[in-house]
Amino acid sequence: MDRKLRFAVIGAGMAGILAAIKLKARGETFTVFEKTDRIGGTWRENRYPGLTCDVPSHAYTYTFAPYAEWRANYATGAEVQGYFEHVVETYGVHDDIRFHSEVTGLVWDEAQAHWTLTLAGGEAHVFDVVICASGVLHHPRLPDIEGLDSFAGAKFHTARWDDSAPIDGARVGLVGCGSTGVQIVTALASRVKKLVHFQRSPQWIMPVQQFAFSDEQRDAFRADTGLIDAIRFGDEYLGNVKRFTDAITHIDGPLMKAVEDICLQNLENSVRDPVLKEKLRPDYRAACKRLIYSWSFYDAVQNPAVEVETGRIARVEPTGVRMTDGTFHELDTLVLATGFHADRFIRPAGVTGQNGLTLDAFWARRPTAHYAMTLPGFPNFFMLNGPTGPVGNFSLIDIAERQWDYIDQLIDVLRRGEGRAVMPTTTAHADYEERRIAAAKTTIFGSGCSSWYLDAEGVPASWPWSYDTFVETMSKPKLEEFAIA
Ligand code: NA7
Repeated sequence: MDRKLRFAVIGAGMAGILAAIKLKARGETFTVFEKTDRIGGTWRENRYPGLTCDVPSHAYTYTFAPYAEWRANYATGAEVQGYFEHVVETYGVHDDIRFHSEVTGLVWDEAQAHWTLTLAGGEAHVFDVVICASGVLHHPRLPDIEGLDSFAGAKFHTARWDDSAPIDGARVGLVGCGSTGVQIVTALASRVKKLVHFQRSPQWIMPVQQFAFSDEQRDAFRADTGLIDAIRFGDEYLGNVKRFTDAITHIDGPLMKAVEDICLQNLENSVRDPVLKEKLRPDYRAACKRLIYSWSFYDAVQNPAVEVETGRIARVEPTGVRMTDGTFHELDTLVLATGFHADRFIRPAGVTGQNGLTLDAFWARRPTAHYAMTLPGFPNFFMLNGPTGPVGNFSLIDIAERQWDYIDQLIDVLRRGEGRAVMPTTTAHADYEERRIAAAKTTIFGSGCSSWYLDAEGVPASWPWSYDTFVETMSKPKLEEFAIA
């Protein structure tokens, strides 16, 4: 282990912070480049009312950094942001982060076996290894609705929440019924004069328990982190991860049937008005879209201030939204919970690997990476939560940590001086993609609905095998799948 490497980490969100802590622990030389003025990534960007992490709080932590301070089973976005700030301070990586430093270009130099990284403004630096931790749900997707720009009231995407917009006692329109839209309904229903929820597609809702942790419980967690471990590594959570992953990969099996039954019963038992019940009944299988976990949506949506609009939007006009049947909803504020461009990743930064190969060209058909982390033609370039990464509905922290363990073993090859550059072979990656695509099409995500999991050809871009297979695969890279030069 004698080669001293220079590392660039791109992004100071959950995965970039993880990389920084791990690199610091190994005494490595690294810089984290963060384009904004704060850490937190998606948790910094999203501040909408009702923002909640849909992974139980104690399970949404780094394994090495349990946290006794969670207020409730499901944490608010602000609390999650606070957790990451706490971790950055505790592990002393704040000063390793360069803020206001947007990476705009990366170019591989084959002769020197290094990357030249360029920042907005033109400053350039050289690194042996690049860790790309730039996030997934990061580029807001605005709907293609006629007249959107003509709206005279407040109008914004959920990831750009406008605190000055009229909400309390106002007439608010909310387009979108993903996790974001659903959470916003739960927060706004009791505040607005009227909330029109434009639901192009309703969602299945998995009921979950929300409960507060008491001061006594937090004291106990502080005194004995084994109590925290019992929650995050215990069967209730981890068993659920495995069962759910089995369900979505065996879509005609009993576990999927159980998921469907629970969601159906939730709808049947929670929604009183038969007309509203039918409006809220999806016409696709549960978990085909990313399943929504909520303890409060059905209550909130039955608030008399909420109107569920399932018609098609014809256009936006200066004072509201016109439906194709002529109905007009007069609005003060229009909130766009219309999701993200999930296929962008580090782009629009330009990445150029071997022989002038650009990331745009390599990803012309679909974003792809070998087991979601490495790319043929892009040596010493490692992605955390890269394309095809998400496993089930669960914690991306767990995924990133396991990916890190895999990546770190590849970096060891460079540390040991066995090569100056490592990347997967084209053949190994093509074999992975062929197997992944075939398996992905048989998962619940490929069962016939639209969602941000699907790539441009309708193939789910997620881990298509079991959780145990994921753990096993991440435990050790197969070096024979890599070109080491
Ligand atoms: P999602 O899950 O991508 O949801 C976007 C929603 O916006 C979805 O209900 C879409 O309906 C709707 N949408 C998009 N465009 C339109 C137009 N033009 N008209 C009407 N409705 C539209 O984004 P979220 O932010 O909720 O969640 C993303 C992830 O963030 C979530 O899964 C968590 O992992 C965190 P559609 O279903 O396409 O009919």
